[in-house]
Amino acid sequence: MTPDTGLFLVLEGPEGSGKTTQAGRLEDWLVARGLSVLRVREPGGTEAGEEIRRVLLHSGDLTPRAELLLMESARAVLVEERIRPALARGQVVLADRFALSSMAYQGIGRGLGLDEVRALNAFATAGLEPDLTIVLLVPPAVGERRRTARGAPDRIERAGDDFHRRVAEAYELLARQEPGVALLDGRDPPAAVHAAILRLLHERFAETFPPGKG
Ligand code: T5A
Repeated sequence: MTPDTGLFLVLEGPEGSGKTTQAGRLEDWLVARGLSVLRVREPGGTEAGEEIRRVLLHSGDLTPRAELLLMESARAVLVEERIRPALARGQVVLADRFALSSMAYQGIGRGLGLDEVRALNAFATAGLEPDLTIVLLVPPAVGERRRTARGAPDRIERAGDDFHRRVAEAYELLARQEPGVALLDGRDPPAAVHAAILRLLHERFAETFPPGKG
């Protein structure tokens, strides 16, 4: 990481895997080290993206292809308006979901195919890829239990047990086969998951986060 390249970190995983919880902890840790952080979520993170999020999560039926194209539209705006400028300013960008979500949910969960989604991801992001994507994996039953504690499910959360099982399996597969993706056990307590994330950062970015320095 240099002042003009920034660092792009993504937290991924199935519903209720603890991404938002860990994004908060990681943001605090980065800020305490004097780094400037831009935290975003997908779908969303821009004015247009939040409108698209509302359609995606709260409208009536959408076809899988329409769902994918809306995800990619929101991503395209987010990358161009917020992520690339932040990286150019040398900030750490911390994203709650990114392109791997489309591969897991639409590519495998909805059955649209990984090659098709990969091509659309590349188009929407104009080739921007994270420096590291961390997948927090929990079995669907654990994610569902955590989620129901929070209230009524949205359109994608209502997609059914088979869909969510495919998504969880997809994350496990993608974490093993995609470059720049690391897999962590999201069932561990929040403090243990946070510690595992820090270990990954020390390993992968030893110059920016020297081991033994907190
Ligand atoms: N989507 C998104 C696609 O289909 N394709 C795409 O390309 C993209 C970008 C987005 C939806 O859109 C889909 C995926 C989603 O369905 P979202 O807001 O990101 O929606 O939805 P979720 O991932 O479902 O977000 P959640 O907030 O439900 O899950 P998180 O962020 O993973 O979990 P978090 O941190 O909010 O925690 C949930 C609960 O669990 C507890 C927390 O306190 C909280 O109560 N918790 C833990 N409990 C025990 N142990 C731990 N380690 C815990 N960590 C958190």
